[in-house]
Amino acid sequence: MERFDVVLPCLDEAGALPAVLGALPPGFRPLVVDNGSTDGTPEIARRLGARVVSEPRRGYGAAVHTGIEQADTDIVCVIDADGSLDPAELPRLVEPVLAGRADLAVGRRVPTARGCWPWHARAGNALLAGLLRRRGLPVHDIGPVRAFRRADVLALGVTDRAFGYPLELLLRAAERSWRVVELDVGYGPRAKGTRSKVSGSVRGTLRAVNDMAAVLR
Ligand SMILES: Nc1nc2c(ncn2[C@@H]2O[C@H](COP(=O)(O)OP(=O)(O)O)[C@@H](O)[C@H]2O)c(=O)[nH]1
Ligand SMILES: [Mg+2]
Repeated sequence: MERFDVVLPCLDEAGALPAVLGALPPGFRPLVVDNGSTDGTPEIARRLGARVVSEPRRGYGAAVHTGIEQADTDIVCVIDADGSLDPAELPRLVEPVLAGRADLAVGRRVPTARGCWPWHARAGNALLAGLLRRRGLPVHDIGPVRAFRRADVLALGVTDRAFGYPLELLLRAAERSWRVVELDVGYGPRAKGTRSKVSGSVRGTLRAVNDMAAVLR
């Protein structure tokens, strides 16, 4: 069976990891990238059988980039580890890449509950996705779940190491005329007892917007 490493950027996701790791389909191997969690995230991840690497530089992009570098499968997935997305949907994202129909498959979040996607995050996201469509990409979300060939994404040379990473990845994909496929994925509330680092607060959203604006300059 072909295997796929699944990069999980983690900052204090101990409460979410058991369910997230438990939902990975056969053949999808977790690679947890810890960023100085203080809630026991790396220990719990190891106990549940995940490979763990630690990335001392803070930031979503730093964690994701290190995870992709450390992965050792040809096709790699990236997904948030907060319980808001279902790892059972990863095979659907891998499929077009595996079949050679896409260079990058990204999830388009479809809320499954009220209130899990705050208006400020959604508005900023919709605006940026519109910008990407003008550059030729068929996307409606700057999604946090994706599948691609490891070597291809490393060759793209994404430089942002913070929350501009997902946008920069898509911009560079557009520049290279990559075949990007967007697929609906369910998006629910993060796991109970864990805290949002980005879009859960206006402050977090502003930080993400700031990081993304830097990418556009
Ligand atoms: N390694 C690492 N992961 C992060 C960092 N910030 C956020 N994350 C992870 O990135 C994912 C998305 O963050 P999250 O707080 O869910 O953002 P939100 O969905 O916008 O509230 C989660 O899996 C977080 O644990 C960071 O600085 N480093
Ligand atoms: Mg989240």
